[in-house]
Amino acid sequence: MSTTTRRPPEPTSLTIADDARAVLERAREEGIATVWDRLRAQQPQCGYCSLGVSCTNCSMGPCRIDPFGEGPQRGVCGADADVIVARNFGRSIAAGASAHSDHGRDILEVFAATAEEETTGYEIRDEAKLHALATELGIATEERSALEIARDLADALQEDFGTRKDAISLLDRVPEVRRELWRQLAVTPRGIDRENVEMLHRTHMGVDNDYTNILLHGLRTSLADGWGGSLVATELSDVLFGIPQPVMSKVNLGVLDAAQVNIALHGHNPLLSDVIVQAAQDEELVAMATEVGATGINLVGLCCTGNELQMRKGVPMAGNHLMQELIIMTGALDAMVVDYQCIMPSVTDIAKCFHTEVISTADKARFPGATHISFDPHRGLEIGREIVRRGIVAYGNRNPDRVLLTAEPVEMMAGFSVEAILAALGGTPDPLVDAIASGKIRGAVGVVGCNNPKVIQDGGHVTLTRRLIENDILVLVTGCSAIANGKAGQMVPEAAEMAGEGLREVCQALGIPPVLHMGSCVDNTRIIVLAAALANHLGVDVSQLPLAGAAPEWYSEKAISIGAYVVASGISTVLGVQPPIFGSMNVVKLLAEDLDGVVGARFAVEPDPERAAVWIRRHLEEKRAGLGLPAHDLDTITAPAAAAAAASHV
Ligand code: SF4
Ligand code: MSK
Repeated sequence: MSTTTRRPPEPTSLTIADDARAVLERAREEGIATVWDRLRAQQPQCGYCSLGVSCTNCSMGPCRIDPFGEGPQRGVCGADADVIVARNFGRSIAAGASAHSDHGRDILEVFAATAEEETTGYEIRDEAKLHALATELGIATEERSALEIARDLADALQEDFGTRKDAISLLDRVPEVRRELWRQLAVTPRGIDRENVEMLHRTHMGVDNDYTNILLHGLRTSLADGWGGSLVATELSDVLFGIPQPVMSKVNLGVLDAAQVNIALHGHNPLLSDVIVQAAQDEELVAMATEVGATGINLVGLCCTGNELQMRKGVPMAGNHLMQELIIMTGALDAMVVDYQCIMPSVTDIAKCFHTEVISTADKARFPGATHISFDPHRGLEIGREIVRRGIVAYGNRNPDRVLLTAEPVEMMAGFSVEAILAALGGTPDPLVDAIASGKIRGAVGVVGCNNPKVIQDGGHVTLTRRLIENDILVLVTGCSAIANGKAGQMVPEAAEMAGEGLREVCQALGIPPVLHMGSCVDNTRIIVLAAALANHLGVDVSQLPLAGAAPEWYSEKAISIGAYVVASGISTVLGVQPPIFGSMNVVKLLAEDLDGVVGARFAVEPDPERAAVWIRRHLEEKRAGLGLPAHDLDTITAPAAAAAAASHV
C-alpha cells in the first residue's frame, strides 16, 4: 500500500462534492494516497509532454523540441514541432476511437452470438429498434423472425469494422450537405478499424509529414468512432438491453447501504453488468445474502457502466471517475466489478486497506491484485451469479467499525435517449424547434466528459451547466458530467427553477429537467444523432444550429476523439483542460481558428467555466443570428470580473 508522508491539501480544495470530502478526510487521517496525492507527487509534470513536443515514435529518439527556440527545433529524423504535435494528437484520437470502437465490437459480437442463440442472459429486448436499424441498412424485415434479422444486421455491421468501403453504414443520418463536405475533404470514414490503423501508419516515422494532412485524418478517424464504433455500441445496446426511458434514480456515495451487500459495477461495457443485475434478483442469492446477515443485495454504478445501468434500469449511481478510490474507502463496498476503461490500477491497492474484493472480468483488462472471472457471454448468467456470490462472501469480511457513510443520496432523472426526448416532445422535434426559434431556449449544449484531478472535482461541470441553464440553454449531459450534475441536484424536473424564464417554462410544461442525461461516453452519439435529426428537420447543416459542446474536466483519449468527431460534425467544442498541442502554434491555429472555415466548427480551450459559459453563449447567439433568429447583442454577454481576470483562453 502506497502512502504519502506530506499532509495533503484540504479536501475542500479538491472537490465540490460533500460525499467525496468526507472520505478524503479519512484518506488524510489514515495516510492513504489517492489520485490527488499522486498528481502532486508528479509535479512538476514534463513541460515538453504538456506542450506535445516530445516524441517516442522510434528508437532514434526520444526527441523533444525546445519551445523557447534556443535548443533543438527538429527531432533526429527531422520532424519539427508541427509534425510532432500533430502526430501525438492524431495518435490520441486513434487510441480514443479504438477504445470506443472495441467496446462497440464487443457488444456486436454478443449481439451476433445472441442472434445464433448461443448466449445465456441475453435477448433482443427492443424489436422495434432492431427493425428500424435493419431497414436503415437495407435488410429485409417483412415476415422474418427477430433472430433472422439480427443475424443479417450483425453481418452488415461487422463489415463496417474491417472491410474497405467508401463509407460506413450509418452515415445516412448525417445531413447531405455535411456528407458532401466530408467527401470533398476526403474525411468520410470508410471502415472503423481502417481509419485507426491508417492513423498509426501515418504517424510512423517518415510517413505523413504534413501536420494539416495528419489532423484531417484525425477528423476522419474520429468520425469512424462517432458515426461508427460508438454508434454501433449505443444502437446495439438499445436493441439488447432496451432503449433508455426517463427514470428516477439516486446518486452519490449515500446510495451505499450499510445493511446490504454492496456491489459496484464500474467501467463502460453493459454486457456483464446487465446479467449481474439479473443475477442479483436471484432468490437463492438473495437468501444467501440474508443468511450472512445482510438485508439484501445493493448494486450501484460507477462511471459509464453505471450510466448504462442507471439509464435503463434506474440502478443508483455511486459516483464518477474520481470517486472510484473513495468508494472503497467508505469501508462499505463489498465488491467492485470492473470491465474496462477509466478504471485506475490503484483500486486494488486501496482495496488492500479494506475488505473489498475487486473482480476483473475482461480478458483484455487485467488488474494485478484483482480476482479475475473471465466474461463469457455463452455462460453470462452463470458468471453473473458467481460474481454476486463472491460479493456476498466478501460482505462477511466487512468490519462494521470501518464503515463511513455520511451522505444522503440525491435524486436524479436519467434515461433521455433521442427516442425518449422525441416522445417527451410529443413525437416530433417541432416543440423544441419552436422554443429555439422564439428564443425561449437560446440553444443546446452537450456538457460531457470526465473528471480530472487538475480541476476541482465536478466544479467545471456544475458551474458551466448552471450558467448555461440560467441563460436559457438546454444542457445535454453524458459520462461523468451527468453524474456531477446529478450530485448537484441539477437533474430533477424541479431544477427547472434554476433555469432562466424561457427554459423553465418549457421544462415545466414537459415535466423534464433542464439538464438531460443522455447516457455514457459512447452515447455522445445520441447527441450528434439528435443534432443531425434537427438539422435534417430544418433543412440546414448541423454547423448552422445554435449548438455547442464542452468537456470541462476531460482527461481521456476517448474525450479527444469525441471532441474531434463533434467538431467534424459541425459543433464547436470548448475544452476545460489544455490539450498537449501548445508546442505548435500552427496546430493551435488550425484547431482553434482555421477549422471553422473548413468544417464550420472549431475547438476552444477555456479552463474557467464562467468564461466558457460566456464563450458558448456568444457562439450560440452568433449561430442564431446566422439563421435569422432573434439574437442577443454580443456586447451584453460578459464574464464576471473575477473570472475575466483569472482565466486565459485561445
Ligand atoms: Fe525522434 Fe523522429 Fe523518432 Fe520521433 S520519429 S523519436 S522525432 S527521430
Ligand atoms: S467514464 S471517459 S472518465 S466521462 Fe466514461 Fe468518465 Fe471520461 Fe471515463
